[in-house]
Amino acid sequence: MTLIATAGHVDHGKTSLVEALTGTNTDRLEEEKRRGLTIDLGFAHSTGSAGEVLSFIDVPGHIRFLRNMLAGVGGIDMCLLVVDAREGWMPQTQEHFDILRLLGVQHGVVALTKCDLLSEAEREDARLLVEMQLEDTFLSDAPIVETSIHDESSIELLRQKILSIVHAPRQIKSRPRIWIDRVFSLTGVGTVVTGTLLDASLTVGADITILPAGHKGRIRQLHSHNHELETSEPGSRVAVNVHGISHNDINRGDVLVLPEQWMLSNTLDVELHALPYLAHSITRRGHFLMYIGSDEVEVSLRLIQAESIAPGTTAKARLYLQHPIAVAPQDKFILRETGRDETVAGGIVLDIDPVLRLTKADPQYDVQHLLDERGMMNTNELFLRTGVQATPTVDDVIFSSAMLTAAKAEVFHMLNSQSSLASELQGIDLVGLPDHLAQAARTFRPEEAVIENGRLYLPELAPSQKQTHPLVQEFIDALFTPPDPNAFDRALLRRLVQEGHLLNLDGIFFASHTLDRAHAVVKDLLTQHPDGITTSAFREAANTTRKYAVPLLEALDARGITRRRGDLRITGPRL
Ligand SMILES: Nc1nc2c(ncn2[C@@H]2O[C@H](COP(=O)(O)OP(=O)(O)OP(=O)(O)O)[C@@H](O)[C@H]2O)c(=O)[nH]1
Ligand SMILES: [Mg+2]
Repeated sequence: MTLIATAGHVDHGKTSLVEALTGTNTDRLEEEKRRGLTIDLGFAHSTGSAGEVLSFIDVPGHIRFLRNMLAGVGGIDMCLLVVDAREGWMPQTQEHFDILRLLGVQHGVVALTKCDLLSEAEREDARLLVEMQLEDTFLSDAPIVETSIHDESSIELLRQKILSIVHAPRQIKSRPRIWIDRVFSLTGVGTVVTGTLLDASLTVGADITILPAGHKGRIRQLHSHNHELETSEPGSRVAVNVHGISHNDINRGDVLVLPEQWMLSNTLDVELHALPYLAHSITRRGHFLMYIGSDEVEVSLRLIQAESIAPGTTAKARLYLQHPIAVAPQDKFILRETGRDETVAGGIVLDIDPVLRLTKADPQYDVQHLLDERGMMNTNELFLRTGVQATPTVDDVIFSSAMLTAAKAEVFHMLNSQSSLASELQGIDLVGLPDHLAQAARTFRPEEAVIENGRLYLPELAPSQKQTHPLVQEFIDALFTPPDPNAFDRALLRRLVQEGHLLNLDGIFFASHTLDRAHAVVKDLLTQHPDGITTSAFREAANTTRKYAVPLLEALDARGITRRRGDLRITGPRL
């Protein structure tokens, strides 16, 4: 399927040309028919003899409906630039052309329309003038076809030229999305949304969410050009029958995505390219509208390391959006200034919900740069921000190399200074460390430091490296019902605690690994009883008495593995 959007000044013949190519008149609104003017997007397609589908999005040319034009041109493969051979290149031809260029459209065909009304010499002049406009642009090599809706051979020639354009295959990404451009309800079917499926495929039965509102639903049916499908591929126009959401709760500009894959943000760091022939520079003053996907958002603008952007130049900026949106770095958009009613710049998203203050910001899109600015992220956060699935440094955390080096040095320093204090308990309890240090501690090589029973040791000081006292085995064997400590020498017990073999929980001694075992028992119980468990449930599962069950549970509370709620223990943040 090739997705083609029309472009061009009002009345230049876009809708007529799409009708000639497909047999469908897309001006379906009553007002459109009456005024002979396109107001909203039109959709039509034709299927060639070899099965090739040309899918057209017909846009309005009138400046008042530019918002609708912008909603239609995201994610297209090519454009059909329409120029009335009598009128030539007009202001909306230029604006549409700029928008397509700024959005990164690479291919197109130019139609010189209404050629039946001109002499051959006039047509030749018209062609020369258009060629001049296209020089050194993405359309400089595009075919220019002289057309008339009254001359079928010219329409066939145009179709052949469109088919001859080879566009690059779509880049497949990890997260599917549809910028919604139409929403309606069909009797007996329910809510239907339409748009261009981008980045990845979608399948019937999938749970979906509509952002930014967060409504949840399911895909009941998928249609593409009147065919019902099980799975739709990126780059196709789709109609999605959504179960579970009223059409009143969905608007153009919303995005249909899979749940838990996107982050909403109303602050974006971006790169802006100012149009070359603006009569003024772009500054923070003025009212701006951002057009991204099918959405229109009011934004305020702050430039990064610049006072203004001169026409034809590029600068970075921070945009504060009036409503949050779900976008990804590298998404392209258009910026218009409402006061002057003109398109001023194209942009590309670099960072979502940036962490650095405006005065310190230096946004760039690359995963390493995002990580360097943040120090560490968990893999899910990186995925929500970028769609990139990265390999974690440890557990589910990714460190920047600077942060990892610094954190390891800090932990190592703690280990060394602590091991010189012979009276202290040896090793460091990882639970007591801030998260980033605890995670960094897990990346030590065995010759640097080792973790045993939740504590970090210099290798030579690890309990396993020491001769175990026979008493320790007795505690290990007894597990949740340890021997009475009064039977043993106090000094010996204290030494075994210092060396990390035993734990002292309020005067009751357990073998060190007992807490890990208690953790496992509790986890198992909480899986069966997610609402919480009582002390006696734990006591029974651990086959011990209340005297031992209580200190073990309290130690688990202290480590964040469980939390108290009334008489119950519920899942804690570190279970
Ligand atoms: N003689 C002649 N008239 C044409 C041709 N193509 C379009 N027209 C006429 O030009 C007028 C405008 O055509 P549309 O197709 O509505 O133009 P448009 O570009 O879609 O206009 P907007 O959508 O409002 O921007 C209509 O009256 C058409 O009949 C052509 O090839 N020859
Ligand atoms: Mg039209």
